Amino acid sequence: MSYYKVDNLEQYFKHYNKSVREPRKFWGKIAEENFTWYQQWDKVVDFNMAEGDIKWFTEAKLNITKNAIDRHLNKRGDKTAIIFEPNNPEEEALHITYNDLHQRVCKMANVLRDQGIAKGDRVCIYLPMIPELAVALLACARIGAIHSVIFAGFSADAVSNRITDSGCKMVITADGGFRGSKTIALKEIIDEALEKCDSVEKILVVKRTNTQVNMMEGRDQWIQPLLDEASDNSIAEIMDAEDPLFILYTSGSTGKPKGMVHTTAGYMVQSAYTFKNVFAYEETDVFWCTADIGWITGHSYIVYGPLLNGATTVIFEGVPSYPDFSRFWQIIEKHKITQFYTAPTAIRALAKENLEYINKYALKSLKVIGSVGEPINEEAWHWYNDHVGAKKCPVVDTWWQTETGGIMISPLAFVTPTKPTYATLPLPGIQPVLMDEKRNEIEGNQVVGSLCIKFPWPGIARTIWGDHKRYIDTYFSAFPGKFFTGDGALRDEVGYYRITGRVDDVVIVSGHNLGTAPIEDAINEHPAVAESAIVGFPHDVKGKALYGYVILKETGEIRNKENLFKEINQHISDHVGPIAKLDKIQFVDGLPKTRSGKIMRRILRKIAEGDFSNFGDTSTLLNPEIIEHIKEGSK
Ligand code: 6R9
Repeated sequence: MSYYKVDNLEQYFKHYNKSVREPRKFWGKIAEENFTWYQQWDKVVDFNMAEGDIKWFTEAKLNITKNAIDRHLNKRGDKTAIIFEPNNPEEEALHITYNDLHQRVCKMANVLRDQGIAKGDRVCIYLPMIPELAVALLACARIGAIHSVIFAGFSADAVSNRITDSGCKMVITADGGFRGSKTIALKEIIDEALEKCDSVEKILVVKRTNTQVNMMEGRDQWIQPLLDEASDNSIAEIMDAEDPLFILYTSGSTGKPKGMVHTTAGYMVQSAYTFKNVFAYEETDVFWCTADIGWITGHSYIVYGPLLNGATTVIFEGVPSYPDFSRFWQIIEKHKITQFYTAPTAIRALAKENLEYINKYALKSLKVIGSVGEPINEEAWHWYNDHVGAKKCPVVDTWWQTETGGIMISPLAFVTPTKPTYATLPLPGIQPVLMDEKRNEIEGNQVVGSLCIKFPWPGIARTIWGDHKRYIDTYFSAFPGKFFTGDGALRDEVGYYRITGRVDDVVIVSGHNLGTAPIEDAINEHPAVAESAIVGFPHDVKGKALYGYVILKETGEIRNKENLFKEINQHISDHVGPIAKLDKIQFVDGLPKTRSGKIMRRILRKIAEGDFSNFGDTSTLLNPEIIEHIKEGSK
């Protein structure tokens, strides 16, 4: 019996139970039957959770690019591996076959080796969403260098901190990047970032925008002439299962960013298995994940997961609003996308626009639509289901984290019945538990608690680069022996999970635990509301009371704010309960968001508390200017 693909609900429970009872057999069989190894493991897993010491497939030898590229060449050499859709819709899309990809990756791998990069060296990749970005990741993996992709929207400061933290020897960047109507001078940002780092010896530059750049003699080189000269064959480095594959910094939390380290074999197995099952991937599908490769979603579901399965994956350079709000829908029609995977923030933004943008295009190729990154509110879920999925495509609401490497809790398309706003059931191999404040596991259903995972899974990040103690403190000490996700969740009457938001977003009002997400859902249900965020602020009687920041839809209609406040509270009363009513409301033009679309609540919390003294690190904010506006409006 093969465990690689779950075909129906009954089989899901069978596989799930097997994965809990005999995790070694379960993952061992998947690893053995679906991947190419130079040498088998001696233990499937070896771990001590309390010490954050986790190893999968010990002593096994492999190269992930052999699995993501070479082994497909016989059967699928001429199949498209990557479709590149440029920012400008007038520019022709590029179809890169598996043969082409092999050649490109080998060439770049040879260039990296020629430039002195060896196994274990860190390479910073700061590129726009162009094919070279995926090729650069794979070229690093081919030679055993550790890639550290930094989202090409980060500022010089953020880049420089990350490069210094991981001690990168090389940076691969571009002259510039196109994003909608803008051009971003990436090389210039790298030049500025490097003023403060001394580990970088070489910079390779891709030409994309023809932006004027300064090339420093001896340090900087255009990559194309080097690629032209390089051989198109390169021997893959033999890697140990636990050799680091990449470092990826997590977005938007307090303090110094955490460089999560993912290792080779476990990450490979997890990203491939989850891709196949969550999206019900089949050979002729065309898969499109709209994330940036600079985030974990792009690593796992634009690059590794799809390529490991021999799929066709789309790299889109642009933004959903350029040249207009129909761009996503136009691309789905053009490339006959079968699986579409995006974020609630994008769904809400597009749902605000006229339906004509979407109705112009035929989306009938779609089979599965997915959501990731934050809780999806009910209104957005229905809009997505009705207008994008035409009520025919399962909506897979996928919960996971940079730290988990792959999707953890999610419906499996065509297997798990979906339920709006619920991530539903854990994937086989994943053992979630809810914990109470006394650190006890909460048994049974219809309960809420802190979401932990009690058994390791292959894709878990193994450490924080350079700071294993912080790794243990952050993930394994709040609930000893368990991995703490930082999220709260509820488990409904049938055992479905709903992620209620970060636990640090939970507000205790008059002794009641209130998750922010369901209250925001209720507020967003009000027809005048576009988006909202709530936080707690100190209250004499209740301990904490709720403060709501609300963005109104631009309807041109002037509303009486007093009445609106009452109506919104009525909505909350109706949907969540009177206990969750807001004490204060502030109408704002925007919310402080990280570049990956998450609301930075700690800033809103400080403003709600009237404390304007120190907002901490705001370098990951997309719109730092909004802070001043919200501050003024709060007075
Ligand atoms: C993949 C990714 C992780 C945090 C996570 C949670 C939130 C992600 C979610 C979700 C509710 C979902 N999150 N997916 N919350 N429902 N389907 O986003 O990784 O950037 O590390 O963020 O995002 O709070 O803990 P990352």
